[in-house]
Amino acid sequence: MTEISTVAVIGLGYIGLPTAAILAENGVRVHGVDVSDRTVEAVNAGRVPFVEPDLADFVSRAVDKGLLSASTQTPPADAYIVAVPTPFKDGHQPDLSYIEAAARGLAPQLRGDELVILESTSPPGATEHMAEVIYAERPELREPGVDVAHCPERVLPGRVMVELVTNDRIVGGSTPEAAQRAESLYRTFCKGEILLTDCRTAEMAKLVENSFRDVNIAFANELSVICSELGIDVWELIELANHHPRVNILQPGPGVGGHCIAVDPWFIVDAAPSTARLIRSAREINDAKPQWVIDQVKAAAFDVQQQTGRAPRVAALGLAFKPNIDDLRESPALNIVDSMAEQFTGSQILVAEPHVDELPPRLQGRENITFLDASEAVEQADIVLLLVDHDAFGQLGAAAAGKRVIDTRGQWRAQQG
Ligand code: SAJ
Repeated sequence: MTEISTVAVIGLGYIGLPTAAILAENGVRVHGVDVSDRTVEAVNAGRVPFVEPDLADFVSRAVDKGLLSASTQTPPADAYIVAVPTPFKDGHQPDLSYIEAAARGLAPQLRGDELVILESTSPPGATEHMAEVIYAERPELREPGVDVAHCPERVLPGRVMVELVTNDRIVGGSTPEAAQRAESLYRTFCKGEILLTDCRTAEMAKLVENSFRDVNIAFANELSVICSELGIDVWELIELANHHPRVNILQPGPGVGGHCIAVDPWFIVDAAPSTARLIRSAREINDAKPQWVIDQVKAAAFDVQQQTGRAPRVAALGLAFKPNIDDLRESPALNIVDSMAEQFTGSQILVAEPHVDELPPRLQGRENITFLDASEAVEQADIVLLLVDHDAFGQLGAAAAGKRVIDTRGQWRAQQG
């Protein structure tokens, strides 16, 4: 087995860059590769192109010590870690084009005794597919084969530098030896358990973790719709049911956001379309929740218009995909505000998001959207729509008393009575 002393990390995003930095912190010589000149320049200058606690310190230290550098081309290395995006295409089919491009980029550098690791969240079979792309470029390497492995990340944004070290890690290898080689590389920084398996099981494990959460959130979201029909307070209901020692229902919300839980279950559905019935239904239930929220606002707007004779002003509190962060990617709150601005042409929508300084590009320049402070938005509104349970909104429930309140997170339940 060749000793791994140099690693090329392909894709310097939310996962690749922290992984590169933590390897370098532990004495491994790392070369980062990215298609973006801006990212490469930033890393070479010891800077970080996005916000993640402590990452900037790790990167500048590694660059100062000469252990981390970056470029747009893949150099020779003992091991390669591919951490590129795996979005889905129309019809929820996984798009493996970034993995394929990374494999084509590294193939010319291979001698044959390297280890190639796929970290990107991927559908079952993607690691084998990556190896096939390499062999298509370098047929002479097919026998005896290059060691490949899948090592999915499971870190929570905002805690990445901690969880990279403390989380347990699943490592799937094309052969038991490939898995062991990957294990010894991750052992340089991982203090959690490292669990060895094959590539497909490792791919599926990551997808299943996020699908488990999606299915459980769908259960809570379906309950919230049922309870609304039956005139039952869903928050009280869940609180009561969760007193049972073996029941732990999650919280309903305006839908499921982020770039993982709303995406990964579709990879299972695509791989097993006729059998992944519950997983598909969960996705559909969670994806339908934003429109259900909009319908609630529509009904309230109709009432206000009947009473006052004018189109109501709607305060929309929160745009992030979950509380107390500034991440707006795949956010149901953002989608809801966007759709309301299109559907409620006569109404003013007063948007508050304390974690960003300005409206995201998608909402800018829209005549019926105003960006303002949350308490001002509540004061001016006829209808108050709470979309994200940021701590900053906790005290605003009292100010909303007497207005039409649609609290999608149950944050103000106690205050509203
Ligand atoms: N949500 C609810 N109700 C709940 C819990 C969450 O509506 O009771 C919503 C949130 O508001 C948000 C969405 O679900 O819109 C997802 O948030 P999250 O906190 O459940 O998860 P993420 O996307 O930040 O991170 C997940 C984590 N996976 C699991 O918990 C199984 C994380 O460990 C993974 O590393 C990450 O996905 C990933 O990268 O795959």
